[in-house]
Amino acid sequence: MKLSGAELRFVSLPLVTPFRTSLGTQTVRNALVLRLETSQGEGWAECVADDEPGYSPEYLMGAADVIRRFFLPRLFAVEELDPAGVAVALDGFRGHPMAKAAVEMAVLDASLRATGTCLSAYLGGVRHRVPVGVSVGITDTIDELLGLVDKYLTAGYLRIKLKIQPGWDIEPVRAVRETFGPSVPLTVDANTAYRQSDTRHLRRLDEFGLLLVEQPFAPEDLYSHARLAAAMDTPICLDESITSARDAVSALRQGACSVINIKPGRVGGYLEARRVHDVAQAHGVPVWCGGMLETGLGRAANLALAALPGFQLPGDISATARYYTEDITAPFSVTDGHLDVPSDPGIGIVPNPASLDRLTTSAERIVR
Ligand code: NPQ
Ligand code: MG
Repeated sequence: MKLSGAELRFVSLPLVTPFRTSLGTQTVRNALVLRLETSQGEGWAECVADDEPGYSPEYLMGAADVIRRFFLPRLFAVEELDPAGVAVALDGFRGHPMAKAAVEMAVLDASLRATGTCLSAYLGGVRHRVPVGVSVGITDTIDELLGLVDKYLTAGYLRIKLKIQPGWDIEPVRAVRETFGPSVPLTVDANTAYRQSDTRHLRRLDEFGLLLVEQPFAPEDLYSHARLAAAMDTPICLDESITSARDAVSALRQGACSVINIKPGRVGGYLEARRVHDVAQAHGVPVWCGGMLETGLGRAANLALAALPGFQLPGDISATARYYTEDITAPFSVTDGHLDVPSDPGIGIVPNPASLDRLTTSAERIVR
């Protein structure tokens, strides 16, 4: 197919409750929605970059700029564009995986819509619903944290992930374990907040029977993760460190992790995400789908990915209501701890025009 135009829309979705991690506090999700116009019809996507370069070096306005200034002109020049061709066409541009992932997602959506195929079937999904967990931010008090965990367990979430940082780790984890018992699937995510000298401290987490500890150290520091993995009983999971299937091979061969969190934006798209999944499967290592406070567009596509066989742990793919009162698409809800994998063509969902307009802060159209 041929690309003829694009619309970039900035949307602003207030969070139902502030989300605090070791990186900072989020009260609103500003996202970039991309609509591509092609010879075969439209394709929708979102870019998961945040306002600020905190979680990763990418940020929303930078992602929009690299798409507008470099990616679209390059893609307009491709005569026969298909999903795999996006990464090929953009290969000469370094970095910007979240921006690349957004463009690839929109091309995937347009081309699968045109052939009546759903993303999950295209990627090789094997389930029609997927188990889901919830990521619980840092709170002011342990009582407040226990209240949230109670609410999410009542809502049916099958795994609780606690955000941790130095000064908010052993005690909140102990409190959740003591209150809700040993059988609640529990994980922690540090978002790189620790240093190798914290190893003795982190080993104290071993007594709580966690499913995994996510990304304790800096993204580039595979060595320290390998040392920690050898020193701890709890499996180490990498998130920020894994930006490609090649990184996954490297981390697994070094013993830096035994679980991988897959986020399509972080690895440059759904096709690379599947390759990370395939690498992990070849190593007998489970993966799970991470979350980036997606709108309904990214949530739909993540559900398709999480239907692949190697996704053996509940994902950070919560109900819409966990994050937003109003989304740009119809909401997703949890039933018995699961979310349904969309089965309509493409990513399986489109924005609701009225909601999209209400939540849009600015828009621009770019033509060939
Ligand atoms: C993680 N997500 O697994 C991330 C971190 C994260 C659901 O825990 C704006 C955009 C704010 C993306 C805050 C979850 C964010 C963000 C935290 C991602 O590490
Ligand atoms: Mg994480």
